[in-house]
Amino acid sequence: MASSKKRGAFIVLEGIDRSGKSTQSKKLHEHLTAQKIANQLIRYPDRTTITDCKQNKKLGKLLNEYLQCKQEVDDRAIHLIFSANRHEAKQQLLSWLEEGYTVICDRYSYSGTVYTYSKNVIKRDKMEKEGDKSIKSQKALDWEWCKHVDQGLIQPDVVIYLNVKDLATVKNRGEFGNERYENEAMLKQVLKSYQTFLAEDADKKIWSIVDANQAVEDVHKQIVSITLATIESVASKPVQYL
Ligand code: DGP
Ligand code: NA
Ligand code: NA
Repeated sequence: MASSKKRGAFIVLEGIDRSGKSTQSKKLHEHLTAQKIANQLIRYPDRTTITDCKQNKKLGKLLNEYLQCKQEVDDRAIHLIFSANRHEAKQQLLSWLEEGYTVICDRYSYSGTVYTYSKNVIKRDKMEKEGDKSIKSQKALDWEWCKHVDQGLIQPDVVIYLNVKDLATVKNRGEFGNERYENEAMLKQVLKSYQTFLAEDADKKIWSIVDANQAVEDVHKQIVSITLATIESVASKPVQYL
């Protein structure tokens, strides 16, 4: 007889820096835990395993140093490493879902494509203005290439997009930090690129847009309701892949 065990849902939160993903992921985790709904909270890049080489998760340290501008890495190489950081944890993620844990994930492959691609758009614009001939070397970092390397990863059951309408909102949440991508030009391009993803994925119906300008508690309530509906609807459906 087939197992009647219900699988967990894979819930991804996406959005630009300061859209509230980390706060909301944590609140959702606390809420589900209080409701005795088995769940795990994870994030990408996974920087928490930076000293843990035993579990074959050595990549977080490099990603962390790259984001903090302590290391320079070739654009293609770092994109592949961000992606590898997700692939290396795939088996663990699958086991959790099959064991019935709902997994809340702060950023996923969408950040991968959107951030690398945006960085490249800005770089190419600059090269073009300066008449830099090596611009051809940037060409292969196009949208499809960026997306392609994440194929085979587990597909989220829902991607909750914390929609920031304009950068003024997030700027009011304090000064930008010192990390690599925390500047206005980049985040503007990132916002645009998320819109591209939303449009491309329209037929998959996995994106759920939440207005990130609302009060924290209102955003939270909406996320809880999306999550509970998703848990209910995927319980007896198989896991899907990107
Ligand atoms: P935080 O979510 O605050 O830990 O910041 C992570 C930063 O890294 C943020 O600026 C987005 C960026 N990022 C996340 N995943 C990827 C990825 O796969 N590729 C690239 N290029 N950047 C990523
Ligand atoms: Na950040
Ligand atoms: Na965050």
